Amino acid sequence: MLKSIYEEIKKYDNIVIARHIGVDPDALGSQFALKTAILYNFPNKKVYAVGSKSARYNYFPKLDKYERIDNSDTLLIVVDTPDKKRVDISNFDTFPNVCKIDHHPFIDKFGSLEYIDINSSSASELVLRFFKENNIDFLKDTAEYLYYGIVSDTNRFLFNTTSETFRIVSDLVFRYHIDIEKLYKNLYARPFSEVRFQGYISENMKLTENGFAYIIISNDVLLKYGVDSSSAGNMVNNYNNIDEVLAWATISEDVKNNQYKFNIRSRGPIINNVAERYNGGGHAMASGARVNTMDEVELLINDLDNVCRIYREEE
Ligand SMILES: [Mn+2]
Repeated sequence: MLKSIYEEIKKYDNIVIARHIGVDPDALGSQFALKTAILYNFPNKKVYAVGSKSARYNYFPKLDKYERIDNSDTLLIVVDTPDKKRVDISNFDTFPNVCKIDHHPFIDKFGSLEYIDINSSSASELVLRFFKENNIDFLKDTAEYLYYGIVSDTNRFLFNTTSETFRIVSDLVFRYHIDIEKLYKNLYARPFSEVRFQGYISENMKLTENGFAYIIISNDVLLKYGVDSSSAGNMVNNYNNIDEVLAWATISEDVKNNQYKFNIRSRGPIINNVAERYNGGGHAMASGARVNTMDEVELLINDLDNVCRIYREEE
């Protein structure tokens, strides 16, 4: 499959690379690694990395604008995204030729060629596998994008990390003399407002008797601490390995889209099938969802609490 995807890339002069909404370093890392490596090997191709930007990740290059309507001669490659509705591109249906490279559990088939490995740490790891399988050469910038993606999606090798992950990362760092500390500064530097905000979350998180912890963060609180709803979402990763907590969520109000955004994590109960019922999805232990009303917020909290209760009873 990875060979066939490479054959497709060779065929097209115009290539658009997209990924999921709610961008993160693995989405950007796999996207820009592909873009830079394709351009390095095929300097005459036009390659666009598209999607909405986030100031938080300004250590990645700028995203491209792409507004053509006739895309019959264009290849669209979607990375790090299992479902069509979460692809961050406005004119998806104008692309007749689509490939997918992803590590999420399968949701939709939207490409003629789809390479999916749910045991892989990250989409970036799969893009690296794609390069290796096809003997595609690349430079240090590409290697750094891959490193950002793998490190970030594994939360510094806490999750989905196998000896294979260490092996390929070790190889990348060795071959390209990657300055790990420089990259970590980009990935993990944060303003003090976020630290104070984390204090607020720790102090105010609710915990049910079934081991579900959650916090609803209103727009007023976001404004008070000077953080946006996506940094609120990222905070969810700080609450793993707490004795009393089996699954947990940050629920932040997104006034711009008139929604509540759930970032959900688990260290036991499977949560993605719950998230899928609420306009979301993701991995078994790390998912997201979006709902429109406070009633739905409460329903989803209830469902997640229930999953924790059942898990505990079966244990
Ligand atoms: Mn990913």
